[in-house]
Amino acid sequence: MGETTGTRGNGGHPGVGRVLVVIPTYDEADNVAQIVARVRGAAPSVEVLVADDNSPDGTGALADALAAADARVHVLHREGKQGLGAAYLAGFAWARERGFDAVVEMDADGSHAPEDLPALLAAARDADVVIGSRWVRGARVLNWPLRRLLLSRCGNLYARLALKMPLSDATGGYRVYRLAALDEIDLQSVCSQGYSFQVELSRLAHRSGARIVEVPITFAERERGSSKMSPLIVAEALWRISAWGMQDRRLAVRRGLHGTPTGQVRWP
Ligand SMILES: Nc1nc2c(ncn2[C@@H]2O[C@H](COP(=O)(O)OP(=O)(O)OP(=O)(O)O)[C@@H](O)[C@H]2O)c(=O)[nH]1
Ligand SMILES: [Mg+2]
Repeated sequence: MGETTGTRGNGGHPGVGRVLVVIPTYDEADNVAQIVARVRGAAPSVEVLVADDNSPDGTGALADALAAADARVHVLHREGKQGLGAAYLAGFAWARERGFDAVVEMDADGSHAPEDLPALLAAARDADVVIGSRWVRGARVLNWPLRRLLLSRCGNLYARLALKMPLSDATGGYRVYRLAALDEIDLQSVCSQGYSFQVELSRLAHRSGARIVEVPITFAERERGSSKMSPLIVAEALWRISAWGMQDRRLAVRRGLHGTPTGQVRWP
């Protein structure tokens, strides 16, 4: 873990407390300033942590300039590209060390609209985990090519069936977690590197009995910068979901149960 800038106290978000929006970045120089400004504009009570993996395009230095100009913006410089999951775990630890009450996961590329954040935070008043969902009534997905739509729908269907989780968007990466709910999860056991991180955390939160709520979001295809999505990342998600599903079934058989879900999920 690298250097960080300091944090200053604030009153927090009503009903939720001090909220840190963690934005992982790798080569997001074209996006970082805009996303931070949009978050600060949409939800002035939150603080922002850019978790940069030493992006070759200078995203980290740009984030430093944003932090220098705004006391509620911080930067976590990490040594090199270690995947989305590792960046988030480092961001969660950063938040815990500084007494935040909740963390938000948000992509840097504008796919997750900061303007939806007040709705996610409102839902977090009565929930441990809020998932900004692309696949509940009222959600919109803009400009996504058919292959990405299919990948997301099929991936979610597979995760839902394999892991018996009543979630419409277990792969989505726009979320609020209360730190107290993350304390109930063994984050040391998290092994995903890429986007299966989202499914893994959904599964662990669900198994821990967390109150998970899904709220509709407007998701848009990135307009600038390059995607870090790769066949390897899709393959990792596939085999991990399959392995977790088989593990759950073996356990259920051993216990003579039928995979009774422990979590509570409500839709708005
Ligand atoms: N710190 C860090 N951030 C990463 C890493 N990989 C991806 N990210 C960030 O994670 C977020 C999601 O990555 P994207 O490339 O947008 O992935 P995606 O949304 O599946 O792909 P697109 O739809 O093509 O945008 C972005 O903010 C990336 O910069 C990584 O290894 N380290
Ligand atoms: Mg993206």
